[in-house]
Amino acid sequence: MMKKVILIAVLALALAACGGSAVETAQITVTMKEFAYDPNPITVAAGTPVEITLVNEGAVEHDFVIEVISVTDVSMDGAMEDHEMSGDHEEFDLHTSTPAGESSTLTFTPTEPGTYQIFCSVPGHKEAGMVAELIVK
Ligand SMILES: [Cu+2]
Repeated sequence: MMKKVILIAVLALALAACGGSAVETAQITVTMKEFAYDPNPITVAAGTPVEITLVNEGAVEHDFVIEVISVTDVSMDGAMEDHEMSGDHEEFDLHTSTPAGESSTLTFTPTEPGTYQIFCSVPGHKEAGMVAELIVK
């Protein structure tokens, strides 16, 4: 019981140390086409919610995958039905798909600083060089 109280106090201090009462969501627009993401790398801050708007300016469907990343508060508003993928997609921590000419939104809060690989899981795209980096500071 005491441990829990201390943990809450520590969390409160950690939140206060981040400065500001309200945590603002960082808004980032990422363009996808054959076969690249722009910008690359994408830089975000640990503990800050991020809303990525994925705009597909290509001629075919693209998606956005990070296989392993520590995140909370994930929400994905992509068209995941009829989505053609390679590999074991159930294992991806972040994944949203965007049809050609459309856009979708991916919201999450990264919790661990590091560099994470982003790739497109549409068959052949990663091999064609459709990769990028997410840097969490
Ligand atoms: Cu692609």
